[in-house]
Amino acid sequence: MSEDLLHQIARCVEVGKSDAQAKYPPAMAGQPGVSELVQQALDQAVPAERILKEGLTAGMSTIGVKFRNNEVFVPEVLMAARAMHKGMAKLRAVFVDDSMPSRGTIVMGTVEGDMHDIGKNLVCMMLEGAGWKVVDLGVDCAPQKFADAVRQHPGCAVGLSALLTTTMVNMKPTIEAIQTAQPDTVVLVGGAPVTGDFARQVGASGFAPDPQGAIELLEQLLTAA
Ligand code: B12
Repeated sequence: MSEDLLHQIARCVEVGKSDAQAKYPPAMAGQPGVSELVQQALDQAVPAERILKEGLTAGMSTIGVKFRNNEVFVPEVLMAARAMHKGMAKLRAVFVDDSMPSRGTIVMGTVEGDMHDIGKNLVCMMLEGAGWKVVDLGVDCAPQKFADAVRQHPGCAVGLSALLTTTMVNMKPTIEAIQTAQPDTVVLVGGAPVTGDFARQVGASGFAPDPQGAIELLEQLLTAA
């Protein structure tokens, strides 16, 4: 039963069906979309982690493979991203408890030239769920934007995201600008093409492959400091 619902969520992400009101894709007009199906799964007590992994992320992976194989193009992927955001907004209420005492502040952003934000938003949501105050700078953030933000939030950590091999190189100048503005800032890097070796090369404090890794690494780095 829940498998079927999770499969439907994945399918709706893949085809970009956000909610029942959405006119796209025309063949699914009037049918429930990601928003309603995620709510239905939550109402049926399907764990939010499963909805995220087997529903939302599974759908995004399918469209990712099709994108790589030139079976779909940017507009379709954008619709899928929009549907994914709708689902994440529903899950936020489960993952994030606004009454928790704050563990600290982390400034998050996607580096200059890069418009990908789904992974970064997931990391933001899970960090908030773990008690961090997240200052989200958005996408395509120049080094100066991060430098200004760390000045505004003394003692904060920073998380940089990049999804393109052509933009991950912008992490180095960004980290340099951050360390000039606030020396010894803990800077995490992540995103599909980023590795631990690359993190060391660009002078980051550490790399994590996923949100849970980011939470654990922050704990480690801040305990060690
Ligand atoms: C969605 C998507 C888009 C959407 C983005 C919409 C949005 N709002 O984000 C749109 C359509 C805009 C897009 C555009 C482009 N894209 Co694109 N896109 C993707 C796609 C299909 C999915 C990315 C995604 O969201 N994954 C799901 C999330 C959950 O995973 P994630 O981002 O990796 O994040 C996880 C981890 O990496 C980590 N993480 C992420 N950030 C951080 C940060 C920190 C601090 C930490 C600790 C962890 C962490 O945690 C996350 C959760 O587990 C990928 C293919 C793929 N399979 O990855 C291509 C892909 C990234 N895109 C690609 C390309 C080439 C492009 C374009 C250049 C295409 C074009 N010709 O225009 C443009 C570039 C636009 C730009 N300037 O940025 C290539 C990149 C190739 C490369 N190696 O450089 C990919 C790999 C597709 C491919 N195989 O060709 N894209």
